[in-house]
Amino acid sequence: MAILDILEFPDPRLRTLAQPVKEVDARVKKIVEDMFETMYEAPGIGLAASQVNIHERIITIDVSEDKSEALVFINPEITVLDGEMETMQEGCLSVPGFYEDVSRIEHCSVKALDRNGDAFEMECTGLLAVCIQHEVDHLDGKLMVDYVSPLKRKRIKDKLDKKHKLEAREGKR
Ligand code: GNR
Ligand code: NI
Repeated sequence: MAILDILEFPDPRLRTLAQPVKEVDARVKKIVEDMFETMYEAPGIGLAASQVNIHERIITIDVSEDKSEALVFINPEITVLDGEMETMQEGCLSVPGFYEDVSRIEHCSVKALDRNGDAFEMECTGLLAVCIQHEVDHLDGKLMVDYVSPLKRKRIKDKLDKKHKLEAREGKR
């Protein structure tokens, strides 16, 4: 297993449209294992392959308290979106240090392949519904910051640009 580097906003690679996985083979299983290790270490409740510069439609999620419910969504399709809009403060490993209000549909149903390549469908509510929509956004090149005002987005960009410059000077990135 390996811990992968997480791309940070405003890295343009985060805007890449991820391509469908053709076959859930050993290569894809290795990506899934590395994504879990990276996600748990971060720590985060979800990770999209786009965030680790792999532009394929692969998501790992674990919203459980004790980190015991590892979920894999390969080629996810959100099939039903209904219910009320709900606003939650979201964080993102690709936008470190910022927590912003995002409104999303409170209930959805997701069709995907699991880590063995078997199709399944899952009803999602609460934090899981928020997280899956956040991760599918990543696969489509969309970020949490796209839901905030242009002024706020600019402030976030400037602060992260500064952080990345400091890190470059210290040889971290
Ligand atoms: O760790 C994460 N927490 C989180 C909190 C509220 C809404 C969404 C998330 S996802 C985020 C990890 C991440 O960046 N996934 O893409
Ligand atoms: Ni994110």
